[in-house]
Amino acid sequence: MLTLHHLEYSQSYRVLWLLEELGTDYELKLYERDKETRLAPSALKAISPLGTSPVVSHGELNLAETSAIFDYILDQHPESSLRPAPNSAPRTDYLFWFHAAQGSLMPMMLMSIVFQMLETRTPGLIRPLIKMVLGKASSAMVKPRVKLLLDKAETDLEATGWFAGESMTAADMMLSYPIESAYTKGLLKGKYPNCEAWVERIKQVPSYQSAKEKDGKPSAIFQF
Ligand SMILES: N[C@@H](CCC(=O)N[C@@H](CS)C(=O)NCC(=O)O)C(=O)O
Repeated sequence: MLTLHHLEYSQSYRVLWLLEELGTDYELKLYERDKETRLAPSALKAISPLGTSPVVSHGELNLAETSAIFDYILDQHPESSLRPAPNSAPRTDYLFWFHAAQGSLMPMMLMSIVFQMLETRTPGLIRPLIKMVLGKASSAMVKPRVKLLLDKAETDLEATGWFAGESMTAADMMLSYPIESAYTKGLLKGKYPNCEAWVERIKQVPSYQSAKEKDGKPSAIFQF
């Protein structure tokens, strides 16, 4: 049986959601963050090739990276409509959004977090200077890129309310972490009604709700 090693307050809830949606048998192991560093505990780091969560173990295999884990699990469920078939109409939208979530949105989130950490950890005397430099970097790179992605998301959701085709796919699940973070931070309010409605829609999905119940904690919310 597959085991999901899940770190509290983390993006790993997306894999939990996928497993709940597929209705497959799995074991869930919960790990608490180190109270000082907020990093994963050594027990999880010992299992994960990257030292990060999510990681799944299946027999001899320990697999990290959310998108790799999604594809690994979906390979075992070829009947699932969560991954539109090659050459089907929604396939390219699916590929774009599934990969844009991890390849474009998540790195922008990470950069914002690093910028914030640099600012707060800089000694008071030079903090205004660092703040100015990071503000310029954010305005030149992070904010425009996030805006382009959210603008495209807003347009693409217009037709069906989902990112790829007529129903929810793994692309919606993958996007849930960065777009829900933007929603919770109030960044969508009044500007991206389709994205806001989509967040409300995924929150109504029974498997999303059961995953959140098993998670027991809100996932981490990051700033863009
Ligand atoms: N690209 C990786 C990133 C995983 C990642 O950074 N996970 C965070 C949780 S949000 C983590 O494990 N942090 C704890 C640590 O680095 O010790 C993925 O998609 O799985």
